Amino acid sequence: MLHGPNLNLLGTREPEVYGRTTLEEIDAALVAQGKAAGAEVRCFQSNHEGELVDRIQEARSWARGILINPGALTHTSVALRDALLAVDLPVVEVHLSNVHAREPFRRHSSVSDVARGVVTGFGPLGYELGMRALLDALDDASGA
Ligand code: CA2
Repeated sequence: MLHGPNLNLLGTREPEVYGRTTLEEIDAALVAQGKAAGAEVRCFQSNHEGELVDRIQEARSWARGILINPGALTHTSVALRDALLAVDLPVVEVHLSNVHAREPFRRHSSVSDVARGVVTGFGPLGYELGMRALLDALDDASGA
């Protein structure tokens, strides 16, 4: 699970847009969801694009899929897109808010077309749905 810039502020600022759930709570729920499905979930947040690129590259050595909320980098980052393409793992993109119901610049994502799918607008539930979709995709790939 990769979280982009400013998502460390979840639950502490702008609750009317992003809700009251903290990043720690989201991560704990994902770890528990993964564990129940027999998967190890590692979570990482950074405000720095290059650190996220590093983690995506590292994922190739141990992970089977990537759940990502790139934050504002969603709309700008060719580097994240290139890294996700290069790592060749299934990717699910998640957004807390409905990016299509906000400012026009949020409608473009540089990540969506390299993702298996996108969950947007369901708050913290979106992470659970995204993880479920990723786990299903992995089950299908392994023939389980
Ligand atoms: O809705 C989402 O999940 C976003 O990825 C959040 C990004 C935004 O730039 C995207 O367009 C949509 C912003 C994350 C900022 O997170 C904050 C959390 C709490 C308080 C302030 C910012």
